[in-house]
Amino acid sequence: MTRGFCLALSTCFCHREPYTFHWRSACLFATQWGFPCSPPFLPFTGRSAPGFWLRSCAEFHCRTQTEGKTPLKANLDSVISGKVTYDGDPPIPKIIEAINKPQNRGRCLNGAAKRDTVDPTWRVDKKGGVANVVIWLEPPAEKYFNLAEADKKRNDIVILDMPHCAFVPHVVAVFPKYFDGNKLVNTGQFLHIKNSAPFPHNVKWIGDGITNKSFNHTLRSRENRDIWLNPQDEPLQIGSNIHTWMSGFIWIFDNPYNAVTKDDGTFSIRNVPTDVELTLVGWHEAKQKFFQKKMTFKKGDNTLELKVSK
Ligand SMILES: [Cu+2]
Repeated sequence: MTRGFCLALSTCFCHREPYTFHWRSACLFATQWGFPCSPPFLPFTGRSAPGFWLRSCAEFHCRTQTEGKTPLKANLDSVISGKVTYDGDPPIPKIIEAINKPQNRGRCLNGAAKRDTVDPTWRVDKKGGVANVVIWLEPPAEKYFNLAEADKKRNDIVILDMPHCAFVPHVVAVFPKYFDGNKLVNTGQFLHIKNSAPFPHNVKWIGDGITNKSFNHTLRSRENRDIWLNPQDEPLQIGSNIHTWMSGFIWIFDNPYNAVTKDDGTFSIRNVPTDVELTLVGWHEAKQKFFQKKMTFKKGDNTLELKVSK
């Protein structure tokens, strides 16, 4: 029964299908009746709030989803170096009108680069390089990535700053946990949100409440927050109540095989499984997944050119 319920819940939270919302409501309802899913799978803390049960179920479903999966056996000695370029004449980013209003101008234009005062959707450099594209690899079905030891621990934190009136960087990728065949294990990487501006900023996003909680806080000047996230298959979209044009995206992965393109459109991914078929995905906020292809990478350097357009 418990198992059945948790499996039903897996439909709610793992699959982003048309019925997601319907399923989710049903599960929330069922959970309020007190269906327990946790004891065998999580240390039982004695808390019985629905949120706790739900979270336990969510942890469980993530396991059941990967249950039966086997590690991908391969040498990890491929490197992918690539570039994403704009196909055609790139759009000219519009000026953000609100930034120039008297009540915002003094704060928002102070020290801001020009690019942080225009629509950040398409950031294309002079040579056509497209920034803020997210590239990632997916393992074959029924497999999970068997990571190099060095990739299981991360000492680098991901910083999201608000130095004036834009999120910098506009798109971040975090790798907080990996799957060890049995459970998700912390890598040590978290998201550090900081407000380095001399005035307050609001930061908000909507999580599903299970995998990741929603966030809505106003940070004073110099205030910061450390956020531990859980991998999910859609990005969290960042917004702001104070400066309503501020936007950004947080991608959260359970493996290190991902990158956000730099200002010149380049990216690189290391320790990639060699000679096995993987799926390479390219995402841009205006296009969602614009590239999705099964590819095999050889030992050493592999170069890749991707094109994207509006
Ligand atoms: Cu702000």
